[in-house]
Amino acid sequence: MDIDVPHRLRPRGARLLNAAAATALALGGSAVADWSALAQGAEAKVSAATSAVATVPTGLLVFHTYVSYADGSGRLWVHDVGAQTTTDVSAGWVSGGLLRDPMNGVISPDGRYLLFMAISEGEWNVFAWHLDTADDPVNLTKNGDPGLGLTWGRNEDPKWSPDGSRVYWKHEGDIVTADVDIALDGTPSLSGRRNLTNTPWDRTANTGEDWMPYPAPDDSVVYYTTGVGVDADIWMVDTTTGTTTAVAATPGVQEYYPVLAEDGTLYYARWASTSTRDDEVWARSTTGVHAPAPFNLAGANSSDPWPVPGTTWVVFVATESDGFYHLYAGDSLTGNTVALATLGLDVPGTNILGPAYWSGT
Ligand SMILES: [Ca+2]
Ligand SMILES: [Ca+2]
Repeated sequence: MDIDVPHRLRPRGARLLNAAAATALALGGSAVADWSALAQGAEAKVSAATSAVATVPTGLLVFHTYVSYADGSGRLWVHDVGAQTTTDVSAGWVSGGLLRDPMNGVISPDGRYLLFMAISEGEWNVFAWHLDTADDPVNLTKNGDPGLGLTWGRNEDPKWSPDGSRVYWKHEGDIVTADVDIALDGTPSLSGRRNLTNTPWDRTANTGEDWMPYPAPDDSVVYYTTGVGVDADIWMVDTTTGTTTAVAATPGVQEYYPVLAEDGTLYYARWASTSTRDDEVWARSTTGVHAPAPFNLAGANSSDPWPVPGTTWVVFVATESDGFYHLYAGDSLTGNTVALATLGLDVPGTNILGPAYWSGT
C-alpha cells in the first residue's frame, strides 16, 4: 500500500484510541457555549482581557483523530455544539472495512454532506457522506472513473466551494476542481474535473507537491500550499487565468494550511522561524500584514486553524505534555486561549486534528 508521507512530524502515543470514552461528551451547560466565560478558573491560558465577542454560535465542529498518521486508528468525529454531543461517525465504516483513516472532514454549506479523505482501494480517496443517514459514504474519486477522467493516485485535502457547487482537492500533487452533482436519491458525484495547478510531482523526491486548497468566497482564487517541510510556501492560483502568486513564502520556513476567515483574514500555520521549528498559527490581515496570532501556546506546536464564523474565535490544535494534539479555541482579538478539553471536549490517548467549524445556514 502506498501511503502518503505525513507533512508534519506527529508524536507517537502508546495508548490505543478509546472511542467509547469520547461519545456524548458535554461541552458546557448552555445551548450556546461561551468559551471565554467557561474557561474562567479552568486549566487554560486566559488573559485578563475579556473577549469582545465571546459567544460561540451553535453549529457542528468536525475533527479527526489518530494515534499515528495512517496507522489504521483514524476516526472522524462530529461535535454538535448546541446538543453538546460528540459522535464518532466513522466507526461503522472502519469496522466494516469500507475505508480506513478518515480525516480532514468539512461539512457542505447547506449542511447536508460531510466531505473527507480516507484510504480505500489501496489509495487515498475523497468521500462524501450524506449526514445523519445510514447511507455509506460515496467514494467521489474512485480510481478509473471515466466521467471524472482520473488517473489512479492520491486524492486528498477536499474543500467545498463557498456555494457548495464545486469541490477542490489535491490529486497526484496538483490542485484540481470538479462540479458536484446530486442524484434524486441524494447520492453525490463529481464531473467536469480540471486542474488548477500543473507542476510535475516527483513522488520519490517529494517535490512539486501542491496541497491543502482553500477557495476565496467568490472562487476567483484558491489558496494552497506548495512544497513540504522547509520548502513549504502558501500560494494562490487564479481560477480563470491559472496565474499563480506567492502569498506567504518565507525561505527556510514551513508555511502551510491556509484557511480564510469571513473578514478576509487568512490564517495559516508556519514555523516560528528558520531555527525554531515549532508550528504557530499566523494571520495575514486584509492589508497584507503577516503576524503570529495572539493565542499560540508557548513551547508547543499550534496548527490547523479554523475561524468560527460570526465570532473572533479560531479553533486550532496544539501539542501538550502527553505528546498528543488537543483542541483549543483562541480569541484573535484578545489572545484568550481555551483548552476545549477543560470543557469536556477531548478524545484522550490520541491526536485530535483538522477541526472545521460549520455554523449553520
Ligand atoms: Ca504539483
Ligand atoms: Ca516557506
